[in-house]
Amino acid sequence: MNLPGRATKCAFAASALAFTLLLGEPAAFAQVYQLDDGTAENSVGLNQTGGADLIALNSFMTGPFSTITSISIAFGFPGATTGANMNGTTFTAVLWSDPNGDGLPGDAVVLTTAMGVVSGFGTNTFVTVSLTPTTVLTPNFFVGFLITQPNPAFPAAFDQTAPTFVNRSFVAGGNAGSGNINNLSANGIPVAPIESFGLSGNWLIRANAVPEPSTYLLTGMGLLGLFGARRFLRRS
Ligand SMILES: [Ca+2]
Ligand SMILES: [Ca+2]
Repeated sequence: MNLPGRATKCAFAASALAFTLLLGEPAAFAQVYQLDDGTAENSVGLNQTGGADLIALNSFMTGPFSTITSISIAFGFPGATTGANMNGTTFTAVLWSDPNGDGLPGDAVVLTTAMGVVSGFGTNTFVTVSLTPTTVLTPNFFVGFLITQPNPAFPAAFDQTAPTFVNRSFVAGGNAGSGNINNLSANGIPVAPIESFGLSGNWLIRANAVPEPSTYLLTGMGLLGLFGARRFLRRS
């Protein structure tokens, strides 16, 4: 089994880690953990007769926004000239903790999962799957998906625009139906960084987060303090 890939061209500037403030909403703050720039230059699948289970995941350092509320994933890429269109295929979105805190998922423990359905295949369109909001308590965490793919198919959208981030995007898998999200090292293809397959880039897999509940109040009070200070300055 190997990981085929097809290169194409792109000239987009990359933004490593977006930080988005959503003001005026009941959940006033949100952060997007992402490695990609929003466009895939390639996509990756497993070349296995009879189809395969593909697991793809990104590694992130846990910030103050540590409660993960949803996972956003894009599938395929616009320049594909071969492979199945997988619109309508169900997948499992997964949030894992990293017990030993090294950012590597060999020891990843599933925190929560949710089912999704692929849409917008090959259009850089993100499918967002809501999770039961789950607070990450380890210094790193992983988000990704398990999908059963036909052959040939290249479901995992792959951003290859510089800068790319080494040892942040991982792959695992095996025969169709065999994918093991609970022990990523126990797969036919044990979990490994994508670089170990000769590819450089990062998955279009993102985590959407809000502050952990106990810090949320403190953050809100800080914002009130800022507004108060501005009012005070206007009066003086
Ligand atoms: Ca790109
Ligand atoms: Ca680890």
